[in-house]
Amino acid sequence: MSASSRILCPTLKQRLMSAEQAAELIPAGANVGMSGFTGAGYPKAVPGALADRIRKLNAEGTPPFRINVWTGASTAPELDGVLAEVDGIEMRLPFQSDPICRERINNGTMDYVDLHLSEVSQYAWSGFLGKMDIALIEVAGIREDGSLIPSSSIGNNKTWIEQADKIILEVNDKQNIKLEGMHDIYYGTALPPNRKPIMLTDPADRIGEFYLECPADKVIAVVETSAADRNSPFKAPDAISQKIAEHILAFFEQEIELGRLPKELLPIQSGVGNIPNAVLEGLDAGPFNGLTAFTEVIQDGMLKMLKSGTLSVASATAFSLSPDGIKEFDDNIDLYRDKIILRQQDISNNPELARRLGIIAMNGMIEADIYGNVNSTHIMGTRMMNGIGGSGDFARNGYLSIFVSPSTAKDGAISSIVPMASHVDHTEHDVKVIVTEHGLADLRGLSPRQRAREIINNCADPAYRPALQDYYERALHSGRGMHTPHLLGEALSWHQRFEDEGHM
Ligand code: 0RQ
Repeated sequence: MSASSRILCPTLKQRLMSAEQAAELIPAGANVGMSGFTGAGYPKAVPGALADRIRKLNAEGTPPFRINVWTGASTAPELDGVLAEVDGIEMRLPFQSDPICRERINNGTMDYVDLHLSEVSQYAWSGFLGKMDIALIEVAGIREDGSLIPSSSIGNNKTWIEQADKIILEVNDKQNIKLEGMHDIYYGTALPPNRKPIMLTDPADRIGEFYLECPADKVIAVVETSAADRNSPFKAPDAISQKIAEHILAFFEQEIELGRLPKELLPIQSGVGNIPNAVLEGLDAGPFNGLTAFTEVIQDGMLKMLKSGTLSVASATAFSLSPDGIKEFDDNIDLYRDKIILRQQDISNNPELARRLGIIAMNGMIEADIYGNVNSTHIMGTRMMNGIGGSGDFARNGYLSIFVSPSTAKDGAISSIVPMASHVDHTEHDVKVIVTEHGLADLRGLSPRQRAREIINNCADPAYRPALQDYYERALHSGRGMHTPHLLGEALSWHQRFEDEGHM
């Protein structure tokens, strides 16, 4: 099926044009709301055409042409990469993981607003972000009545379409047309004081529509594309990820035994990457059955679990599959269709729902301190890695928040357990469990001093344990506050030492 045959609305078919023509319609300084979440469902042609236009303008020596880019989450080199390369992004929100963007953010040539993913639409509706000029949205098809079949992510698309003055659509025929019917777009949200309860009590519940409503009169361009999502390959779980997964699985079994978790667990949320994937593989190999997921991203591990029956349903806002995962999904889409529901991110990550459903949130961290404060975003307190993403939506509001990391980074030069976190995304109040390859610290119900002992003894690398112990003991005897003992002049000295000497 070609992209044109997926444009069934006669009015919108008349707005077909090339990516280059569509890119001409984006003015300098525009706030552009783009589709895309974790490398899925992002526009693939117009950002590149816009980058070419900016490159030419830059070569002609015209004043800098830059736009503000708002998305669902991270995208891909064809969007973030190309625009960052030509210095075309003034401000970026709410999450990115692109190396060129990262470099610009950290050298001060791009502003970055790092937001909880559930909260972005509320920011936009409330007007905190200014007016959205253009929504640039990838879809799998346009129906006769002008409504849209979403593609492999929904993210903030509903909000962008509602908020933008003008809309550009990319219709991508590489997106499986059988995605139709897997989405659930909820039109019941409102701003306070008009907000009503969201009537979802099970990850399998459907509360919305299959299609995105789209006012045809706002659509200024329709562009055909035929390109696959980013689909980065997964690394096979390494020994460290496997150890971390083992600790988590043993913990789940203990919690079931103690009657603190049902045998189907509670809906799981899992970040993306090596360690979360190893945990999913471990769950799949273990005695679990009929689990559910209420998460943001469906990765390869979740497809396997859906196929084997370990997982009965997965609710998310996007796919994030490897090339093998995409093939598996396309080949067996009929099997997955009824078990996957894609929602907009203000619902997939909704704090009200995370609390009601009692999510088990599992996310990666950069470092934790001895009292359980977690840094997920900043290297040495100043350099942005990716962003908080959805981790805060789930961690603060879920039933269990688990943070995972290898105990060291950069070949042992850095300890992931430090006296004081150099930046805090998840406070001690939001962090229930910390896991490294050495063990698991269950922090629930512990005072700061009890937490310090658990974290140092169970999670720190043995090479760093004596120094952490020494810091803690000296802080205990400092004669200062004994609730959370610190030596303030020394608390960040590990980070300073790394900056100065390349080793903590
Ligand atoms: O850098 O590749 O240059 O060596 O950080 O570290 O161990 O490969 O771990 O890829 O799982 O990422 C927290 C960043 C972990 C991620 C974070 C360096 C390390 C390496 C990556 P190199 P790993 P991961 C779902 C929920 C926030 C968003 C979130 C993340 C690189 O999980 O972005 O949870 N989380 N979203 O060397 C200095 C340390 C370090 C360190 C690791 N202590 N100091 N560098 N690194 N620890 C998704 C969404 O919300 C969309």
